[in-house]
Amino acid sequence: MRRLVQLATTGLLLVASTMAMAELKVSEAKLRLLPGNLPAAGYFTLTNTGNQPVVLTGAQSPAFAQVMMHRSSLENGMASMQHVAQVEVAAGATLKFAPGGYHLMLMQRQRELALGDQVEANLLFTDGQSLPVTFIAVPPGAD
Ligand SMILES: [Cu+2]
Repeated sequence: MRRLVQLATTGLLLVASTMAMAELKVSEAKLRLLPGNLPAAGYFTLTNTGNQPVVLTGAQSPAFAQVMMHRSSLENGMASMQHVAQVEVAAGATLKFAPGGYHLMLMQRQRELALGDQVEANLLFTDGQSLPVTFIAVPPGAD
């Protein structure tokens, strides 16, 4: 009897974690390509439709050796860029990675990339979940 209860509890936990994964949505994932082996910039919109906050810690992509999370800012008229270790997205909130603010900086291409290519990546979170995203390669001036 005790064993049955344990199995039922484990089952519920599995269902709960599967549901948690479905509560993050990414849209408008674009990768701005620069010429040669310059870093590419990754932009996207992340929505947390769940009822728990999530904390984004970065991303990984097989197409790049290193992916960093940065935030651009303007201080006293000077543009600068800081490394960001993590960003919290509150329940129900939408976080935008966009020009002039948060962006992914993707370095050291592992393969040739052309405009229009689809580039797979995973967004990583502190709770261990990993959200697959397909970025579309766009030219430098594109939104
Ligand atoms: Cu940057």
